[in-house]
Amino acid sequence: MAIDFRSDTVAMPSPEMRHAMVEAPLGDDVFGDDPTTNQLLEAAAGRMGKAAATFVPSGTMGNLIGVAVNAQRGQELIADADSHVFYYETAGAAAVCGVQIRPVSTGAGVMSPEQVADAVRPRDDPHEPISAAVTFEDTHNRHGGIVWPLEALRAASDAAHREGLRVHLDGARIFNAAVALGVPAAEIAGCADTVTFCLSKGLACPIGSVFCGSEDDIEEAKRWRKRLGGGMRQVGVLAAAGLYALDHMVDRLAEDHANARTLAEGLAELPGVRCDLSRVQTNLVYFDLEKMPATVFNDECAKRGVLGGPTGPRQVRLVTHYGIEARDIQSALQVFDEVLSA
Ligand code: TLP
Repeated sequence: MAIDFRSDTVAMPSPEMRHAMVEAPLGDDVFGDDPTTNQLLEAAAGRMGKAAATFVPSGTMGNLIGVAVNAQRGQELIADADSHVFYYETAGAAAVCGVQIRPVSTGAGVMSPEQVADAVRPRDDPHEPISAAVTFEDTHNRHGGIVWPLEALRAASDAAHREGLRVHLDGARIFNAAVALGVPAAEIAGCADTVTFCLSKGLACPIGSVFCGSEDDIEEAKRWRKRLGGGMRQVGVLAAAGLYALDHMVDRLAEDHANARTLAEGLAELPGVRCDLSRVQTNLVYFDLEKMPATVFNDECAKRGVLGGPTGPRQVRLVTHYGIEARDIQSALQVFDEVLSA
């Protein structure tokens, strides 16, 4: 079996989670009849400190609904230039919602209150689009899986609200952030009007994300979900996995973080590797190779049973998750050493 660091999305449901899925009472969720989904949505909204929630098939759809609910066609959404929404969601905001993204280069993934305010368009100039909303990402994927300090998130969110913007949080990995900070996820989500979080990443569910917000936001979100073809029927099969995950898979994320740290520390010792350990705060490890293209490194490691993901010509990302054990970290480090010393 390969040691698969390509993403936490590859994590498999545990036997207990599969059992919960098989046993779940079901109904038609488009009618609002699925008891297991309703139970998940109540629990999820509670965990995020929001009034309501809706189940969506993916983080991408959750974020797209976040765009649609918070901005109108022809308006602008402010986002980090390295955010998932801007970088990896196939221009959905533009293509589907008619919303333009205004990318802001933050350098390190944390947008300052000044950067938020500076990105807002003057309201009285008819040449310019209306700035409707801003999105933040926590943990921040392309910035190393870093966690926003709560104060910084609150300050950026306050600045946005002062400017009359709505705030959407891409909390795909919000529970990694919460575990790293040692706070309830609601403390983080409290900075946003709407939040998407993923069940199918570190929480090891097979499918699914949850979009949370006010009752009005969720009414609008459900209309968008239907429009996008994301209204699902006996979705309790998936919601049961989510319920199991909220109860059993959150605290264990600390193990993934510890494994990521050991991995990063080991990598930093290897020849030709540059890894900024201060950026390894959760389950993502990014590093640069001085002597070898990332694709060559990746292919050589794959031949030896270790899978990772090149994220730039010389950059590699490794992700720890449920199913990767401390001993796998040691085996992987041996493979990396062999490949880099060859
Ligand atoms: N991220 C995936 C890839 O798309 C890059 C990964 O392997 O990390 N927000 C953030 C911050 C994400 O990292 C992702 C997935 C999403 C949203 C989208 O979630 P899905 O894959 O469920 O659409």
